[in-house]
Amino acid sequence: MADRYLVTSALPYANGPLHLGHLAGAYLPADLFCRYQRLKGRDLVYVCGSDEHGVPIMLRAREEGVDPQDIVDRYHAQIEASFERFGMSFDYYGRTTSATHRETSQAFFRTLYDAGVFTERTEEQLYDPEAGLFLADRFVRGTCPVCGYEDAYGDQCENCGSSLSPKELIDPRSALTDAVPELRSTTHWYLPLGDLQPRLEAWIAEHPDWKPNVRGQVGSWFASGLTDRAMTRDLPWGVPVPVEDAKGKVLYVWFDAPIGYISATKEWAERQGDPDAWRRYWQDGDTSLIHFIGKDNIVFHALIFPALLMAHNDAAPDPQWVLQANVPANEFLNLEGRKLSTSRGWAVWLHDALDDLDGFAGGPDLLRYALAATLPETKDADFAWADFQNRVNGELADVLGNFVNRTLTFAHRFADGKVPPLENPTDADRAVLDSLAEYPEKIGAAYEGFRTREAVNATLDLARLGNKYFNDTEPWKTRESDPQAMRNTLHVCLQLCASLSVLMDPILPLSAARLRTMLNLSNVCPSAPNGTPGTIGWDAAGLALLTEGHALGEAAILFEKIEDDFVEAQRAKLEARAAEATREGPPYEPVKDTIQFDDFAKLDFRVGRVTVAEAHPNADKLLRVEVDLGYETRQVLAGVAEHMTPEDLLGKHVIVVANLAPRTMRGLESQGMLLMAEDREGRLTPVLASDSEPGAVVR
Ligand code: B3M
Ligand code: ZN
Repeated sequence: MADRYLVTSALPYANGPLHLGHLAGAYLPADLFCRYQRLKGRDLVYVCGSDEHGVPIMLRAREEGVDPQDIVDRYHAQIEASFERFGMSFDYYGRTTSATHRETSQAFFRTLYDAGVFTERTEEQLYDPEAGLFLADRFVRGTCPVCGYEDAYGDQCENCGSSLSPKELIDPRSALTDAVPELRSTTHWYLPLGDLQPRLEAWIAEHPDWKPNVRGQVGSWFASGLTDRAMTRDLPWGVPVPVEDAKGKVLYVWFDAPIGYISATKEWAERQGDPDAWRRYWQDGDTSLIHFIGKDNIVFHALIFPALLMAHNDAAPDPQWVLQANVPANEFLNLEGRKLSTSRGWAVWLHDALDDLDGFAGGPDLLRYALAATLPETKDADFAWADFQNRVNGELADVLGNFVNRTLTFAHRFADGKVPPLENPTDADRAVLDSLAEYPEKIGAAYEGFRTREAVNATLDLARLGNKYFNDTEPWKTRESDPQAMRNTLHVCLQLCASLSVLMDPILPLSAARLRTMLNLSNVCPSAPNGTPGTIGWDAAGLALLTEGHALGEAAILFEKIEDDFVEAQRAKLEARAAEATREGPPYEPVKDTIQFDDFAKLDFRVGRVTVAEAHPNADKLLRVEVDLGYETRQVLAGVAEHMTPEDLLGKHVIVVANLAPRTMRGLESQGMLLMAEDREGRLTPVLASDSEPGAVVR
């Protein structure tokens, strides 16, 4: 690995507070990585910032009747403060509404524009005359030309799964104002990603070491073929497109946001009083550029941003931008066994959790540890408060805290509060010191391979080793039978504590500092910017750091145990918030016009058992299902593929509309319909029937 790093964490949207899901994706693993690298003595800059553009921020401002700037000012401040309390060690935290960012992203665009990289296209698009806005596909609703469903989106009908273009909708209306949209012609600039695909494929092939989830997703984008993407939008909020006659147009948020990493590095350099320093990190081939992200951002960081950098390197060859050395993306974090959802109130807000941990010994470190030990590195993971309690009590307190505490207490009581000499050590004493020597390398290799959980576990192993050695050598006995043996035990254990105070620092920065105070150990390199410089770094932690006779500081409790009521209170809070969100959620769909019994009686519902469920061969959004109706088997195509897997339906007793006229969808005939419940956010779940026999009439 290189000696110079530019590390980034995805820029959070400044339209809401941070929650634990954010931390587990792009932030905590990056912070551990950076703190480790700094202790390792590497030249590293770690940047992040608020992503302050994009449609949701604009819509939020409309809803609240304020300026988008007010929204981003509010959340930028809140997010930055929460990160700080959580112990994030950014070298710089910027924002994409800064002047530097506007200039940087405009210059980047202009270089590509002048070199003729973009394809210019003029097309008719739907425009909302009342809002004065062109409407993104999702903001047009209307009647589906395929199935007649009245509330289809501009890009897709959720009822029949057909993919649509907004212009095909019958009776289109604006989802913002209900106005009838007009067709207006508009010009946009597209990045010809399709043309760049062969180069991107060759480049990705040079990185067989990237995480399988990242390579897998990138591979499936290649398989379906990259298509050109518009890099501009007609919106009143964003970075203005730096081209004459582009009034009212802004850069696509995913064009400007990654450039935010560059802008933040420039602002960092400015603040260092060395305005050109950013170039070393972005324009010197020896730098490793590493993006920590969540899985929903893979395409932007592993394909689109690299493509933009490549195109810029062609357009203006000197100096060359570095390309990504790695894009370690994490999967998602679920919460108490359910998918995290901010709109449903199913989230733990960071600021809230930190408030609740305020005053606990260990504080934010308790949360850092529990999260770091359960990161969704290879697949989605679950955060539950009971697990948090187990990790804190059973690992932090009982293993790490206990080892430190028994060692220090013993040293104060029976060794005068000083590091006793090591004399005639036994094989067992030496074995522990030998194995200590391997830890920096072992833990470090896990960090370098982006296996954070393994690094956390290996760190705790050192404390486990210490506890075992303490138990095996029984200093409470040797204290009388063989005082030098007791002194040797304490000597070795104190060295382990000192090494731990360095090796645990990336995970538990506050507690590591407290432990160093207890050991009276100074001169350790800082793992965050602006610390007092030191000489003891990561590798030194494999050696004995304390000299004989060194006077120790006072012992204190490192980690406080979590009581059951804490867990109960957190769970209750979550449930209460979810209940409130349900009350306050989006409006319920209005009830349709009254019908007569005869109308109802025309519908023939039957219980059906799903015998086959699989993806439709030519439609992403459809599942092909076979249902046994007792008297016959039907093929039904259901537009539910985005909401459930075939396994969710297989073997289930569902309700089928058995007398619906058949119709062909993407080349296959659908002979009926499965009843689905659609919640207020448009999520579908199958309506399951009783165990009644297939073919039973439902009425
Ligand atoms: N603002 C965050 C997200 O998708 C998005 C990341 C930008 S990173 C350049 O949650
Ligand atoms: Zn439809």
